[in-house]
Formats: sequence, C-alpha cells, structure tokens
Amino acid sequence: MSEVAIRTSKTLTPADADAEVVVQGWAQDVRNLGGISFLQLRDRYGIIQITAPRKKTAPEIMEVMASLPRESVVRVIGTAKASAQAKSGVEVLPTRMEVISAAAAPLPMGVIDKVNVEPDTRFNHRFMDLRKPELRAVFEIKSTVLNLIDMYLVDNGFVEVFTPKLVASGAEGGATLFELRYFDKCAYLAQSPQLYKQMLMSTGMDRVFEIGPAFRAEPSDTVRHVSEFISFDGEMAFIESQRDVQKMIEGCTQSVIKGVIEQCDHQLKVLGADVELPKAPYPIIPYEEAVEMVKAEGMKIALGDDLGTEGEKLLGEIMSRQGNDMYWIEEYPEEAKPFYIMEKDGTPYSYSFDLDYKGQEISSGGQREHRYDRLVARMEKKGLDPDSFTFYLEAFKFGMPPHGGWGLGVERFIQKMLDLPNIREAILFPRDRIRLIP
Ligand code: AMO
Repeated sequence: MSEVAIRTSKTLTPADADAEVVVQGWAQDVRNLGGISFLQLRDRYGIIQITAPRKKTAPEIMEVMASLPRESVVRVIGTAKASAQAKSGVEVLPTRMEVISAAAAPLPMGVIDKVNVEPDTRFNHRFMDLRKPELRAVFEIKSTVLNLIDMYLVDNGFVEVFTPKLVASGAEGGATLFELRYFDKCAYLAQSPQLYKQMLMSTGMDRVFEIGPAFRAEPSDTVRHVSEFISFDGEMAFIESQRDVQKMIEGCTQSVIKGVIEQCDHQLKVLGADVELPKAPYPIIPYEEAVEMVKAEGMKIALGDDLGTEGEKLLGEIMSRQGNDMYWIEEYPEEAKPFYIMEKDGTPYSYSFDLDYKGQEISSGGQREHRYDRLVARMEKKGLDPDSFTFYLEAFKFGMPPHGGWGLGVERFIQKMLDLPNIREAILFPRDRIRLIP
C-alpha cells in the first residue's frame, strides 16, 4: 500500500500528480454547481483547490460538500491532479472528506468578504480576523524582527535579560502607572525596564538588552498609543557619549530592516508592503534646529516646547522630502526629560535623543546621570522622593560606570516599516483605554 503524503498549500505541487495526499485546513469557500463541486481549502500558506466532479466522487462526499459551513475545519484525502485552472497548478480529487470541526453559522464576520468591517468588530473577533493572510503576515514579520534584533545584539556582545514587570515604583512618570494590589502592598505594572537595566550596569554585565511587555495607562486614544506594548531596551556601560548608543541602534535597525527585506519576501507580497532600507547614517537634528525647521513650515512653537505629534509629523515630511526616513532629534531640554537623563552642563539641554521613523518617534534614550549626588538632585528637581527609589540609588553609591541606553517600541517600529495605519495592527490582542477583551 502506498503511503498517503501530508501536504500543505506550500508543499503540494504539480510533481504530486496522481499521488494520494492528505490536506487539511479551513473551508474558505464552497461552490456546488450541480455536476461539480469546488472547495477552497485554506491553510497557513494559501489555498488548495478540492475539485469533486459528481461522476467521479462518492455520494457521501458530495453530500458533505453540499452542506459544508464556511470556515469549518476539514481533512481531505484524495488524488492530486495537475490542473491548468487551479492557481497552484494542482488540485485534489477527494476520496475521503472529514469535517473535523464544523463552524457555526452565521460567522461573526467574514474572512474573504470585501466589505469594510468596523475595527471594533474585527478586534472583538480577532481569532476570525487573523484568518486573513495579510493580517497574519504582519505577525510573521514581527517574529522575524524579534529574531533579527536578538541576533544583532548577541553578535555585539549583549546579554539578554528579563527584569520584573511587577514593581514598587515607576520610572516614566506617575500619570501612566497601572496600580495593582500586591498581597498587602500597592504595586505597579512596569512602564519600562529603566531602573533595572541601569542597576545592571553596576554589576559588570556591561551590555544588556531586554524585549518584553511594557505597560502604560495612556489616556490618549491615538493610532500610536496602546496600554501594553513590547519594548526593546538596551543599556551599555563605559560609553564615551550617547553617540555610542545611537550607533548601536542605527546598526540594529539597519540590520533588522535589511533582514526583513531578505527573509520576508512572501509575507511582504501578501501584505502588499514595499519596505525600503532607510538611508544611513541617519541625520542628526539638534532639538533647537528641529524647532526652527517646523517653525519655518508655519508651526506655532517656541524653544522649550514639546514638538508633539504635529511637530513630529511635520518634521517627518521635511525629512522625507530630503529622502530620509529615519533621523535623530537630540539634546532635548533637560526639563522635558526624565530624572535619569544627564544634563548638558551650562545649557538648558540634555544628553538625550529620539529616533523618528517617517514622522513618528519609535525610540528614545540617552546618556544617564551616573553620579549619585547629581542623580539625587535631579530626582528632587523633578519632585520625586529619593526615598522611594532607595533600591535603585544604592547601585549608584558603590561604583557605577558611565552608561547609556534606549527603549524602542517594537510595534511602532513595525507600524512605520510596513506603513500600517494603526499600531494596533501590529498587536495580536491590543490593549487600550477601552479594550481589555479579547
Ligand atoms: P519612552 O517613554 O520614550 O522611553 O518609551 C520608549 C519607546 O516606547 C514606545 N512607547 C509606546 N508604544 C506604544 N504605546 C505606548 N503607549 C508607548 N509608550 C512608549 C515608543 C517610545 O519611543 N526608559 C525610556 C527609554 C530609555 O531611555 O532607555 C522610555 O521608556 O516607541
């Protein structure tokens, strides 16, 4: 007895002609035309056409096909036949058909229907939404991005670490902290690994990175804010200046985008996305200059003000006209930056930077204040109580090298790389002010 070969839409080819094969997937579409029935069977990679001519097919299979609800999971055993009509050049004539899991009707939303479905309906039934190949492609690309980040950082001597997500104090301002009960204490969900990655700089582990969830109680309902995102953080000790940090991010983002272009050809096609490698080195725009640039384009802004979404977008347009998709904005006013950023003495500025991609901030970082007294003074200046940060400050008292680092929002990076209209398209189950389910 010949063995039945398991095939997917990727591995079934005209070379299988006349072989007995087994294929399985979701019944995307069934057409019963009297003398012949067609089933479009969808799997991870695409579509397999099942063709059942009445004269050559067992009556019980014709019966199953006549009443098969769309999106049911089906296993088909049959004979592969070369076919000029089937897109892949091959179809399967069924000899057995098993409905493994019948789908209820009506479906909460269509998978192939071209009607515009409201985003809320899509996200409410995300498991069904994600049956669309172009939506799943984003997550295959995201997985490649994370893999490429890992490889680049490990190649550059970084150690991957995991810091607590249940924490006693926040690093990025009280307004966006999620508070929760932790036994008999109050705790928070980590907004970033900031305090921990810095503490690690005093251990001798001089290059660390972390890719993990970060939580922000963001009240703003925008296309680039969510309350849970994946943060890619790095911290490096013994830096000469923030330039060392910028060089690392630049190398990493270049390597990742290049890798996506090389490895995700299929996914990019399915998505209809055209990814271009941003021109490097990325131009560096001092904050003061950035303000002048957007002012010259008519924006009302004064030195010291936040560029805001409007300023970032406008700057993105100016930079895009010059052929630059990625660029740095650096040396922000120290007042606008968190306590851990080093001040640029004798100026109102700081050793800080943002990395913007097509008019949107995707990363920020800088050189840290590693001198204990200066750090405590900066905390006090920001209205923070150093006593609530004792565990962190202690690491600066007993030998802390100069250091710097960054945080990069993985979904914002992917959003811009793939030109997705909303950050939520790069998150399987997004969380925001109104969404906690599914
Ligand atoms: P920052 O607060 O700028 O810096 O955050 C770093 C990056 O994280 C992403 N990000 C978000 N993405 C989606 N939704 C949000 N609500 C959200 N908030 C932030 C952005 C942003 O650039 N500790 C510092 C980093 C450092 O200095 O090392 C920090 O967290 O892409």
